[in-house]
Amino acid sequence: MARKKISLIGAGMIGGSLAQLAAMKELGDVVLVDIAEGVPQGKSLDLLAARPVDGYDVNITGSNDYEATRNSDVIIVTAGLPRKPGMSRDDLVSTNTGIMKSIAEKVREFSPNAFVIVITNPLDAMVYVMQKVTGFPKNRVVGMAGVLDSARFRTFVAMELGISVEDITAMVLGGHGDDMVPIVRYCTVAGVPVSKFLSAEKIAAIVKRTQMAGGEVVNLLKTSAWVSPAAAAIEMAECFLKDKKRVLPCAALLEGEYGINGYYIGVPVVLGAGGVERIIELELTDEERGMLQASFARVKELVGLVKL
Ligand code: TXD
Repeated sequence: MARKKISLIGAGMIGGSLAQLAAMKELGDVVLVDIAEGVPQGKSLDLLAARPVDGYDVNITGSNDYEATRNSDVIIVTAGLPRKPGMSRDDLVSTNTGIMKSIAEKVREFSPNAFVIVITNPLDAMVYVMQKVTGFPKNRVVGMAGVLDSARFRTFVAMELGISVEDITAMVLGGHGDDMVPIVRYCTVAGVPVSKFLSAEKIAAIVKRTQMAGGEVVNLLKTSAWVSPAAAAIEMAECFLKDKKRVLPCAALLEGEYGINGYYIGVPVVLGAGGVERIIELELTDEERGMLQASFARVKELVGLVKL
């Protein structure tokens, strides 16, 4: 059986990490595409030479031409401008909308049956642009943010408790912004509510740090994080390629769920060979519902800036 094909549109910091992870996990042949001459080609050459060391056999190619992406099974989009200190995710809207539109047209032309994972910020608006411009069914276009935000939440809880990250589960809903909604009630340590381990004050501090974690990295690194976003997107791609039917927080197109219609926002979904196979509607408290609506209001404002 021919290997699957994973095309990465944007061969920058996250793109390079995506390529390395996809290759090491032998998820399929990897294609890197970028507008920067030489970058996808050079990164692919570098990645190819790592294969003998760690023993994995997939083809890795780099190109400035979308022909190389033809008939991809999975497309992961990071093309765009990352944040710089002092920049908000909103500042990126107009620039990255233009980039997203041009890419969406190529995706539709070269890989009409692909499962598309968007990473580019502002995420909730960019994944919306991707779905609208490709015209793909909503189950085949998804945004990566909640898996990263939940991983950050799990990381801070694990660090606080000195417990394995594997035993911390968490669910972060809403937009990929400072008003994201970590659902504390559903955060558990080996199935036991986190409130049995940490005080309300400590949990609140961890929630705040999770919401600001992207900016914390940007202020230190002077650009966005790239290792953890790549890991999160590859987990999503793996669910599709292996039909794992995992329940993960992803930016999905809601059509009435959670009282939201016609927008992408982070909710728990079942990810499998059908892409976003199901949206899971959690029972939320009035406070949680209010936080989700506040986060949605910001997403709606962002999408309002998009000119298709
Ligand atoms: O959780 C999340 N979704 C966020 C997303 C987490 C972290 C970073 N987030 C966003 O991902 C970030 O704000 C950016 O919008 C993207 C990509 O971040 P990255 O750090 O990878 O940015 P780079 O290193 O600048 O890479 C972007 C590449 C760069 O090589 C450009 O030349 C290329 O995108 N680029 C293009 N490639 C193809 N086609 C077009 N039109 C294009 N324009 C730029």
